[in-house]
Amino acid sequence: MTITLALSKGRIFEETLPLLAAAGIEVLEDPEKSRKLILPTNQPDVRVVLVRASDVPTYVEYGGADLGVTGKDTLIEHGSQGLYQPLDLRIAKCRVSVAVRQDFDYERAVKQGSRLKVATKYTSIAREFFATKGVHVDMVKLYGSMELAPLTGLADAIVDLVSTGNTLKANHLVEVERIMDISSFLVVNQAALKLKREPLRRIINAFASAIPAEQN
Ligand code: PRT
Ligand code: MG
Repeated sequence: MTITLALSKGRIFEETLPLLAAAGIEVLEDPEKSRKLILPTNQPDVRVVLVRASDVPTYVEYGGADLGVTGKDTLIEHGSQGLYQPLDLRIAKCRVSVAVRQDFDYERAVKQGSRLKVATKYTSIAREFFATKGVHVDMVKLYGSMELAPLTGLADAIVDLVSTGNTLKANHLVEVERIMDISSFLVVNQAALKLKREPLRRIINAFASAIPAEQN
């Protein structure tokens, strides 16, 4: 019974490695060096598939992978129907925030009840947030480099992930609201959980025991 784990390259892959180690799983190839999309592990019945971060929920939902690791941001935008989410792994932490140009009067724009032009990849999160505040928005959907939008006049504000804040600073943007805290979750295919119960339980339990402690 082969177990397939979906991960994305970069921070999620890197930060999942210690959790895999706790389960006795060692990935045998470095995704930054290899062009392979299916990576073997030291356990013959466990393999890792590399997919785009935003494709992890899709792979797991439709059984292309039995389990995966994905950001809460991605889960909210994708919708998490049909995915079992047993663990907040507390890795790849960041926040979703609203940012504007340093010279943009956000408070005034929001108070006046005028329309705010918002550029983001996170249209669901942004729509919900501004609806709760009673702010009318014109949404511009982007797939990356959100920081560029306010600098080019494409939008007044962006809704994006922030961790250190360095990217905003480098682009003369300021964080004006924190919408929500984000971390990555373990997601599991519901059918696989029944069919491959023992090996999946073993991995879930090992991950649970290795989750980094809450730090404030
Ligand atoms: O790159 P690709 O389009 O394939 O997908 P992706 O950008 O969604 O993937 P990836 O690997 O960059 O991010 C995967 C997940 O990591 C996200 O879904 C988040 O849950 C989590 N994560 C944690 C982050 C960050 N921290 C983060 N800082 N994802 C992205 N960023 C980006 C952010 O978008 C901004 O451009 O880093 C920049 C800000 O970082 P600071 O440190 O300068 O504030
Ligand atoms: Mg990225």
